[in-house]
Amino acid sequence: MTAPAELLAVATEIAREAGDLARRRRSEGVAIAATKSALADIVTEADQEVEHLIRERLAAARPGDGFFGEESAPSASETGVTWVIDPIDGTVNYAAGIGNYAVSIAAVTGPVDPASWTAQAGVVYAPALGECFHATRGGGAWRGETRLRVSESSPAGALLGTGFGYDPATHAGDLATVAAVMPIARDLRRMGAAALDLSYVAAGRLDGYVERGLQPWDVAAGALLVTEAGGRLSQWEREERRRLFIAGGVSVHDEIVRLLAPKA
Ligand code: LIP
Repeated sequence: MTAPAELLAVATEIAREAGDLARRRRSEGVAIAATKSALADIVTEADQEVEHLIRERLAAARPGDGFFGEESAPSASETGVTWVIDPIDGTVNYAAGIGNYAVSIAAVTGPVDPASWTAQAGVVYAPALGECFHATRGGGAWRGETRLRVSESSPAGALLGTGFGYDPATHAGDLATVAAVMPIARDLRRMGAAALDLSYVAAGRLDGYVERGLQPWDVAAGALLVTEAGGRLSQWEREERRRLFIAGGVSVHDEIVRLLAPKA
């Protein structure tokens, strides 16, 4: 088994190149979209181009590893390591010109399912914010050279984060989840990129986070950041394709779990 630090070195170099490409494409795209009103296509193209770059670089650096990304077909692993990729997490922000978007790259072992894989290394790079969050299994969570620690705040007065699915049919359920946790919240943030929300929990910026319906590539790197920063993470598959994720410092996480647990 390759050491997590080695996987992290590969992931970090590729995430930086990919993030810088995404940022460049965004600024070029704005000019084109102004004349063609085709921002959605430009965003989709950028998403696919960035994933393609990541896939090519990984295949060259780590032949035989598996691949599981948002924008292209998966490939099985021959080495035990699978790369789980979101080329641009926070695509609505990216399209809207809001800088809260990130490239998320994680190396996992075991089944390709967030409930049962073991994340070995993960990077969340936000090029427009100039922030790079990274973690290795057993090696802690970091923002650049700074070691991260989740907040130790008590549940009362917690600053919580959440997100909503893009399909309006899912909004009522998402709002019900938020309503159930709001009694402990000082305030709520919906910043639009789950990989960054989880990074912010790891950094102690958010005390807790809850969202339904996230995809494996949204959480692969961010979940490792949370646990390596001393936090807790739970996931429940109560509704098909609306898996619920809860993350936070220990006491905030546990209180959210209590609030959302099915009532007997
Ligand atoms: C998105 C997230 C966002 C979440 C959406 C979606 P995408 O990922 O990170 O915060 O609320 O449900 O999954 O589609 O931008 O990679």
